Amino acid sequence: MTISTKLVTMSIKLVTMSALVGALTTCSDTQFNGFSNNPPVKAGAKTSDASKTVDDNSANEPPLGDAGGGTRPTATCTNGSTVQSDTQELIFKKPQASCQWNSSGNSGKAGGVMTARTLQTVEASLPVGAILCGMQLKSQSGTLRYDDAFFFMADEYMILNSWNSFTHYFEKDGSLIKWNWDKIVNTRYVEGGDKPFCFGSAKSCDVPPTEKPGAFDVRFGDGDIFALGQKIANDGKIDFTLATTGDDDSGLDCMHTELNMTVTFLYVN
Ligand SMILES: [Ca+2]
Ligand SMILES: [Ca+2]
Repeated sequence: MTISTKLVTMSIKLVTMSALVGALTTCSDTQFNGFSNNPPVKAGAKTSDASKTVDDNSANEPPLGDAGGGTRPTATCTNGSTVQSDTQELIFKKPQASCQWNSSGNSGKAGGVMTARTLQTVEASLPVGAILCGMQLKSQSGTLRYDDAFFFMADEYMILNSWNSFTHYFEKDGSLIKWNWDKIVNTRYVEGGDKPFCFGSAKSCDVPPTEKPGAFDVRFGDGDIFALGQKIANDGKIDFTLATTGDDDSGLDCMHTELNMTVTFLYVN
């Protein structure tokens, strides 16, 4: 190879690399600046049923692995596909009663022990086979109170919680974390001083502390949301589940004020 051929080859490589960097930059901008502060919301908010305590360890999802059956599109968020945005309203009503102790996998009251949870699920929709590029969860009201702690799941994967010190109890599936009540029930804890947890390299993780008014705004992007999307977006729906937990306070625990939030999906199809 002559020197001039080498130079040509090198400059082609440089052009290719800068094009790639440009594409990636565009993708990031699309992913994270694509979230508008007040996105349009589709009519017909999805609402949780009355609070219920159900078996949250049963798998509704297909088995882990290549759940797409080899039919998934190969396009990604970085290949120039048009990234679409869809915002849906999710309403988790105030539970009608506090914890149901000694029922459905909950244990009996014990102070400072994770004994019970109430589960509420609201379904969001996404086109079958959509590839998730970003996701934002934002509460609409300025105040949110919950007692004692909460965990928030997309299908069976925990993506948020208010007490990060509990995160390590759960099994991991690559970078994803599998929700499983059995892993934390009867765990002793000291209240106060804990921090919220947001899955992956969340671009923002504003979660209000327990029993204090506040709103949350969480944005997920990059490879983590892509990995999550591969697990949860193959069937055209995503079940968002809010688990609110308690220890021993009747009338207070497993409760929260109405959580009126939006989820914004950024995806390619
Ligand atoms: Ca799903
Ligand atoms: Ca409590």
